[in-house]
Amino acid sequence: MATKLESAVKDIIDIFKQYAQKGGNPNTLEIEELKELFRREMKMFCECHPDPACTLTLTHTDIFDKLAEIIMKMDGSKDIDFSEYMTILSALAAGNES
Ligand SMILES: [Ca+2]
Repeated sequence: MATKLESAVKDIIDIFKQYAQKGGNPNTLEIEELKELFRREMKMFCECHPDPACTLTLTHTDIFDKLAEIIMKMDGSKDIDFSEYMTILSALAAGNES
């Protein structure tokens, strides 16, 4: 039986794959895939409006947008690989320790 941490790591990987496969390169997240992932899977970090067209205009979105922008400038690509995704998640987690 998997431990709580093993299950959490598996979930992080599975969710990345689920969204990365939606379009473009199936091994990376295009920016729209990343935003959809955050809208649907990171609700706690995204104070969405009741509007279903909710945009990431929120508390942590500024951090998220800046990180995504920095990552894209760093490697010049317009998509985010798994290690870059982990960088964003860890930055968000570090900013929400309590
Ligand atoms: Ca993709």
